[in-house]
Amino acid sequence: MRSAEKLIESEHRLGAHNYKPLDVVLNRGEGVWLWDVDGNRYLDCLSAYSAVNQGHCHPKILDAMVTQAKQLTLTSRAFRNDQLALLYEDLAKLTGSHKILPMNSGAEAVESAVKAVRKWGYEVRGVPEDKAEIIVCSDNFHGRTLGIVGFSTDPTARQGFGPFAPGFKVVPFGDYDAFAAAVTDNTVAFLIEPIQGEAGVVIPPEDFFPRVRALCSERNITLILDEIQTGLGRTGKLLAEEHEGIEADVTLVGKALSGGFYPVSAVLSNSEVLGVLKPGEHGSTFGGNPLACAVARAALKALVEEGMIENAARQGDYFQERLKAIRANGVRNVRGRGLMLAVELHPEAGGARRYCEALKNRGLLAKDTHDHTIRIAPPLVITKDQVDWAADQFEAVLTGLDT
Ligand code: IF1
Repeated sequence: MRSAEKLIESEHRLGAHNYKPLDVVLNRGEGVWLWDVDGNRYLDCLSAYSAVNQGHCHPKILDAMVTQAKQLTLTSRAFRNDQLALLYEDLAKLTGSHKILPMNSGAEAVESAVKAVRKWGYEVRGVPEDKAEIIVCSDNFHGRTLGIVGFSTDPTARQGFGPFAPGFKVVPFGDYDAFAAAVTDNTVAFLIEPIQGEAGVVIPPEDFFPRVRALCSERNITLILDEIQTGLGRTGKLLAEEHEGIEADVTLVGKALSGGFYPVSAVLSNSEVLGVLKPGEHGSTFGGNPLACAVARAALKALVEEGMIENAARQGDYFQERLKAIRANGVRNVRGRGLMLAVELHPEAGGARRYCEALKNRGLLAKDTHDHTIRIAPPLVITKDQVDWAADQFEAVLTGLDT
C-alpha cells in the first residue's frame, strides 16, 4: 500500500489545486467513523457536506446499489426504465410534490430550476422576453457552474470567471424589506437557502420566511428553496422549511438523496413551474438513471425508517447544548439547527483551520469555513455517547488544552 505522503505528493503534482484539504488520507468509512491509510479512526463531523447523512457505507443503500448495478445501470432518458417512476412516487409521497425533475449534482438542480422558472415567467406570467429577474441572497452558495457563480457574492468563487449571465438581483440574507424593495413586475423567483451553509450556518430572523412566503404568493413569485444541504433530515426535519412553517413552490434536493453513494439531485415542484418544460428543452444523460433511482429510494427509506430525522433533532439539540456550555475565550457564538451546527471564533483566536487540525489530531474531522467558523455536521446516526465524546474533544481544543 502506498504511504499517505506518497499519495499526497502525487495528488499535489498531478491534480488541479482547487482544494486545500486537511492532510488525512481516508480509505474506509462506516457509520459516523472514517479511517485513514495508517489505520487511525476519526469521527466524521462533516459528512461530506451533508451528503452522507445516513452514515458512511450504509449497508441497505449499499445492497440496493449492488443489486441494481448487476441488473441495469443506465439507459438514458431516450428509453424508460423501471426505477424512475418508483423514485417519483417515493419523493411525491414524502414531500407532497407534484412534479419532479431528476438530475445529478446539486448545481445541476439549481441550474435546472433557474431555467424552468425563467420559462415559466415568460409563458405563464407573461414577463417580456429576456427580462426575467431572479432575486438571490448575498453570501449564497448554490454551486460552482458559470450560471451560479455569476450571482455569487464571494470573490473567490466568481473573480476571474466572467463574463456572467444577467438577470439576478442580490439582496442581504434575512432582510425582508430589501427583498420586498427588489421585487418588480419581472421578478419570477426568489432563490434562497433556508439556512446559509457556506456563509457559516446563518439562520434568518423568525418572521423572515413567513413574510417572504406571503409576498411571493401575493406577487406570484416562485419561492425556490435550495435544500441541497439543509434538506433530508440535516436540521432535524425532513426539510428545513418545516422550521419556518412555510412551503416552497420549488425545492431543490441533492447530496443525501443518495446517502453519498452516487450524485443524485432533484427539482421538486408543487406549482406549474416544471410543467413548462417540453421534450428536448432540458435533460441529462445520467439524470434519472436506474442505478441513481434505486440508490436514492434506499437512501430515503433509511432516513425515514431508521428514525434518523428524529435522531438529528434530539442529538443536535444536545450537541448544541454541550457546545454552548464550553467556557472558552475564543468562542464568539454557537448556533445551528438539528445537526447543522457551527462554532464561530473571535478573530483573535487565530483562525478555525488551526482548531480543525487540532481536532484531527484528537480523532475528529471538522471543516472550517470563512476563516473563523468551525462547521459541525456529523452523520445523522450519531449516538449520545458519540456526541459526548465529540463535545469533549471540542472542549479540549477550544479551551486550549492542546492547541
Ligand atoms: C464544494 C460549501 C457546503 C450547497 C447548496 C448547492 C450546492 C451546494 C446549498 C451544490 C454544495 C458544497 C460543495 C462543496 C462545498 C460545499 C459546501 F462549503 F461550499 F458551502 F456543503 F457547505 N446548494 N455545497 O451547499 O451542490 O453541485 O456540489 O452537488 O467543494 O464545492 P453540488
